[in-house]
Amino acid sequence: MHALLVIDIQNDFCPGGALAVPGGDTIVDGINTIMPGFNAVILTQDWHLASTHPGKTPYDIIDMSYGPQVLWPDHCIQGTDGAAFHARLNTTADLILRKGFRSDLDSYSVFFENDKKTPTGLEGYMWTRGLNQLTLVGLATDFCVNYSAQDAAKLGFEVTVRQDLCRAIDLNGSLAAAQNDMADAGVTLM
Ligand code: VGL
Repeated sequence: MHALLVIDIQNDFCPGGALAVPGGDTIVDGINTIMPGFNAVILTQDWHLASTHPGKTPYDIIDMSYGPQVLWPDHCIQGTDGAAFHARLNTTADLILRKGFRSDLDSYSVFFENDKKTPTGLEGYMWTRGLNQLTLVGLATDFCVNYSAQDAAKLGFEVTVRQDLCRAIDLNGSLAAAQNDMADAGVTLM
């Protein structure tokens, strides 16, 4: 059984948003178009609290208890318009999963928060529904899609990333690094 995992198609990751991904809104219609071909559609939302890092500048790298963390501009704050799905996204999904809602623990992967051990619960949902194949689309290729795809492959799912339906931030060569890491983890890049 094959699930489509639609990562973070939220206003803040689209042009005009707080952490806009170039062309982030251009993949929405293509994602809607492929939804009917899957046994399940799962949407995710970054769902943050306002940050509390006085004296720091966005894009600084700070040391957290779980390791280095890029200090992103505040984005996808719970309940704001920036955290809402892009208006054209078809949201008649099986599941909407929120992540990154703990203070001082950021989140890229839809399976684990950035400490790499706090689970979101998605793994159990997938296995208990018999969803062993996973196609990923969404934002951003080099962060949330990348970490989610690698975790999925490590957890034993059969994973494909539709790069034509993803867009990247590409911070300091992060896109090329992500493509290498995903391929090494056994992810099929399409
Ligand atoms: C993301 C940077 C910060 C993403 C989320 O969705 O890829 N990137 N938070």
